Amino acid sequence: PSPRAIAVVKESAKPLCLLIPNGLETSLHHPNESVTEYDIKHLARRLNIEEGGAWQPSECVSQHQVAIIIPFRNRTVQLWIFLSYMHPFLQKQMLNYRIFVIEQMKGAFNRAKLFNVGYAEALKIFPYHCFIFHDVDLIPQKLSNMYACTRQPRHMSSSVNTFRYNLPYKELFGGAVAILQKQFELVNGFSNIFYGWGGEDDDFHSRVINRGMTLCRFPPDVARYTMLAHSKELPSENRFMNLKSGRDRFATDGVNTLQYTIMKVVYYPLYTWILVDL
Ligand code: NGS
Repeated sequence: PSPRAIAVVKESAKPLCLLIPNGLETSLHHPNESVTEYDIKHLARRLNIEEGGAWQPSECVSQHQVAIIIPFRNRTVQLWIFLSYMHPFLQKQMLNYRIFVIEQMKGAFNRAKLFNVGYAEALKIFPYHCFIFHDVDLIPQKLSNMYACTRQPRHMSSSVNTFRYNLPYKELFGGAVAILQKQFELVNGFSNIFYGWGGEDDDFHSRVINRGMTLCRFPPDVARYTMLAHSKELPSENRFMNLKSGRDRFATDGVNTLQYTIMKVVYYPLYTWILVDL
């Protein structure tokens, strides 16, 4: 258990929840792909979700304090599908969690920098010890795929339907990853300079390896995901160049040099929304 969980147990007289709850082998329903705004509003009340999309078990103290960071732009329908599927999923895993949606206001999409912003802003709200950096289009198919941190950083989405459930290359560290807060700090987070599609996840992989960590992956049968359909992005032209010079910037480009302007923060029923100008 995290030091935080132990402290809370002492204060509250509640027992610790199991590290991995029983009954996670049950099969899951397919995500509902026709979620409406109405469904979203009612879900929050039915599932007792706190404003801002946070929840924790009432009968025990969760051993996992997890911030789930979703970079976002223009994919509202996918976000609804994701949220309505994920909240019940995360609750069954007995996590203490909050979903953050970090939306970029303008300019070319910078997935990695949005993750850094999510990290910094989440820590202002709660001392999360585990971070999950997650694309909005990925839907986990197995409840046994715990949304928690392993000792080594974990590539969670290693078995995706669009890759016929195969890992395309062994360094792939994109889609959904889980990493301890102290490890994220140690690697200086993501690079801030990858605008447009591609490469930022490969750079993050190098940062993790460079600091002597190894990747954890669950068996393909557990790490199974469905990707929601969308058109393919045009890859950025700078990605290989930025990747090649990446090592020189590990210490000087990351959470320690992060600059951004928060435009709006709203605690919506199912998520904390942060609109940011990068
Ligand atoms: C690599 C990209 C990664 C990307 C991966 C999978 O080529 O950022 O493909 O992409 N690296 C570079 O472009 C340098 S996917 O097939 O999921 O669209 O994550």
